[in-house]
Amino acid sequence: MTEFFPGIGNIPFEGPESRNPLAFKYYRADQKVLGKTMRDHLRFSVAYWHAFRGTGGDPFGPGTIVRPWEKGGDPVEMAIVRVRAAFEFMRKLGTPFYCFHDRDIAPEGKTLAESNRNLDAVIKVVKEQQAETGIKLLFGTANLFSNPRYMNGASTNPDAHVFAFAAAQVKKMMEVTLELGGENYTFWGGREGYQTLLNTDMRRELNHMAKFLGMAAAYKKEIGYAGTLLIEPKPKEPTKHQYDFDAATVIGFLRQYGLEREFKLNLECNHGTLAGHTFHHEVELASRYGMLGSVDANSGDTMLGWDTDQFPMDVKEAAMTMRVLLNQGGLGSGGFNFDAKLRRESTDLEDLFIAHIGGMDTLARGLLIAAKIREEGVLDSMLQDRYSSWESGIGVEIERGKTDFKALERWALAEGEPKSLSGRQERYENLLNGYL
Ligand code: XLS
Ligand code: CA
Ligand code: CA
Repeated sequence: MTEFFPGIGNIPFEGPESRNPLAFKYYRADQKVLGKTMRDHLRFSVAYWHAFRGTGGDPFGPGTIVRPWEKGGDPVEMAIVRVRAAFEFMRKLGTPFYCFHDRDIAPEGKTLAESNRNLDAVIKVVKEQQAETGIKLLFGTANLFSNPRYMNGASTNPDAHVFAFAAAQVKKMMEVTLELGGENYTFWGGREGYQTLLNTDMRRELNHMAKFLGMAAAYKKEIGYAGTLLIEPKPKEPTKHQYDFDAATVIGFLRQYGLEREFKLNLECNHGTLAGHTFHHEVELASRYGMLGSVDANSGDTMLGWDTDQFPMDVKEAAMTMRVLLNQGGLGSGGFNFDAKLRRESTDLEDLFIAHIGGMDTLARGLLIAAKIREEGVLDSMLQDRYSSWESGIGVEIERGKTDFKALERWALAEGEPKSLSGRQERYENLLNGYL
């Protein structure tokens, strides 16, 4: 059996004092945090498209990352070799999940039928590898954005032919996801958006997108797929305005079309920040509406206005996100998928391990911090206290809908001016910093 990562064994846990780049400092899969192992809290996943198809290419130059197993030749055979390399990597890293698009795991053929055959041939090996390693599919997804046929969108394409083609591609990929026991199926609206409203019938396109998603929900039932359907928001790139702008927009869209019970959200950190939000804003909003399904864990660069898909390294942001996760009682069938790529300059094979180790440690550290905050309860009781006026008297009457404007006017006239209540932001911030 070929070894693709010779010299690198299973990544051990060595603790925060370790300076070994190929060891975990915080992530210890079996360690229990609030009664659950880190493995089960975090459900880490590797993104096939970055980890095994990323080459470091950018608009100014070609790829710089060359893997020793990428020898060319028959594209299906090459895809199968790559699958073996990926499973060795994930087994050694210790991630329980992975994700892929149809077109990054198997090559697209000249016709849809040939593409489907290619996919079937590769999936056969993927299935064997899953059984051998116990590594599972977090989500399957279809690439509806790379092929030029999708340049004007897939389900929002002005051409119905393209809509039908995209539907056929998603149908197949949903079947593959079912066959592999994938726990979720993700829709990221690749080119579902517009470059100019001059050539765009926006409402019609949105109606079409809803039709498409409705058909997917119906097909899920038809084939008996029990996983969760996820939508991944992003505000821009590749189109100037993506329809799935952010969590709030997608929730509103789903409700408009009566689809809110069929889908949850897969939130990506870098997409949240591109939309002008912190990531924890996005997860908090989705979670409080019962719509948080899964996370694409990465980060952007505050100095850059595009999707840099870097590994998550911000411990404070991780802690804020993990607070939401703990409040929600876990991600259910979701997980933390490293939709993150190596920098173009990070060309060593071991960089792939080191990058994932860093991301896993950052999120594990965030989890430990969030658990400590929760256990001590100081922050939560400060928050509770801030809203205490809603626990009795007029607050309860308002929340229960037992009052109206006339009654509130009488009450305000009798009670006079409210007292000034400090927001105490600095106190909250100092408290959080104390846990880091
Ligand atoms: C692109 C998206 C994409 C989705 C899956 O920006 O992050 O990779 O996660 O199609
Ligand atoms: Ca993503
Ligand atoms: Ca991204």
